[in-house]
Amino acid sequence: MESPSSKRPKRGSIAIPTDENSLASAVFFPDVSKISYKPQAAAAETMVFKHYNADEVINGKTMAEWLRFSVCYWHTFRGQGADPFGLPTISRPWDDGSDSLFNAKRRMHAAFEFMSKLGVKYWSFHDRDIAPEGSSLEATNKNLDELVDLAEELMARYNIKLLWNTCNLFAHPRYMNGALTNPDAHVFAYAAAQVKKGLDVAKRLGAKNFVFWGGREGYSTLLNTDIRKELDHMANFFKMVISYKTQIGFDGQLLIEPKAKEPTRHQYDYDAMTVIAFLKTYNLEKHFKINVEPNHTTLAGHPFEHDIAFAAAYNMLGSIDSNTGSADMGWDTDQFPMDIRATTAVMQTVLDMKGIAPGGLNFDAKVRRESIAINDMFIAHIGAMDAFARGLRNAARMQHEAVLSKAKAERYNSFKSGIGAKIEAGTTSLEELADYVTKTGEPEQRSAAQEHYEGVFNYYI
Ligand code: XUL
Ligand code: CO
Repeated sequence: MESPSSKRPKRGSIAIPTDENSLASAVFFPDVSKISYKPQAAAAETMVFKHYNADEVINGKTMAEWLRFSVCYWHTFRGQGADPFGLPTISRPWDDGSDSLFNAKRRMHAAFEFMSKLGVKYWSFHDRDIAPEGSSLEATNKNLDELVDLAEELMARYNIKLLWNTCNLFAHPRYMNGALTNPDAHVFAYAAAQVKKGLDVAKRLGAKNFVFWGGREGYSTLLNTDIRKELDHMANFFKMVISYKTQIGFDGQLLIEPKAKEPTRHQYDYDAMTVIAFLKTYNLEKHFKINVEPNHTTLAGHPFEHDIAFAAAYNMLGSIDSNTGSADMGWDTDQFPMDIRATTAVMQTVLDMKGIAPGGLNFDAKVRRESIAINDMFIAHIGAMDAFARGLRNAARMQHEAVLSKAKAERYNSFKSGIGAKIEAGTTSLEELADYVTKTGEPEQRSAAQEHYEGVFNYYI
């Protein structure tokens, strides 16, 4: 049987505009119309939504409002399928591979048509994804301004908003020893200047959030690294960010995205709890939330939903880079999240916190390097959006029937009264607890009933 992806237009067969005047009316995906909701679609129809119905109301909000999907520019419009062992495999007809401003603009036109046909209302980007680096910071910023002008125009035309932007402080060789934790103050200053511009762009485009992922903030060897000094510097940088944000009136949410390793051997922002501890140590916790990426969580050696649950438990979950890894691989594979159990677990937390806004579900995910067809870009996003729609429906039923939440709460019943209530209120002491045990003796053993909980969870999938 012919696979749906083999029915796509041939690579290179589209009439691609070569001058600026024809860009506004160019069509980059002529064979794709707006992706529709078709719940009865056959199994092999993967260019339709079978579960994601944007305007359907679930628990008082539309699916679109609960899920706040966002397309990321770096994977979907800059990714070419290269890996440490192989050359790029993916080439797009709208991208001639050059660093010209015209190519950058053409790519952006294609990106907005893609997002609009997919029906996604948010996007995200690094500064260097959308515009090429120039010969000086001024020249680079000038390039960026040209593309930000275009982004502003296209965002208005397609009614697409910016979930977040961020600065690429890791790709350029100047950042090989880190950016805000670099041992050289000049590099620190360069990174700070880049972020100043990034915040200006965020303000101008009305970004809902601004993200810091410390790609090179970490160490390769402790022999040459003063970790306390580097973290003190990073904290001082964040204080400058808060003051500049206030000065320019940028009201988006600031987010830190943890990752345990890769590219550095150890990254300072290891996981959600490490970041929360850092923020509290430097009195920054009121100004930041966490952008959790599950593939980063699993790199830290935790279960998929661990950081989402921990950040949410401390009211620090700001947004999610919804992707997944392969459990059998040790690195960041940035796959589209297709596992209904995982999406259900995420949506349980999002429902419990009554929504993730101003954050969202940003697809920090890339098609496999073997998935070279244009339709694969759509199919990947549609599949993940459907997986989240199912997760949302499952989690809503779970929340409504409250079987799991009641059972979980009952496990802690002993803290409702008597000595338990005193422990919870922090009004008892070691002496009183010792007296209590003298009077009551050995506690009764109770089953944790993990298999029961798993069985109940499976019922809703
Ligand atoms: C890298 C990663 C980044 C951040 C933004 O693993 O997740 O793309 O999301 O810098
Ligand atoms: Co990410």
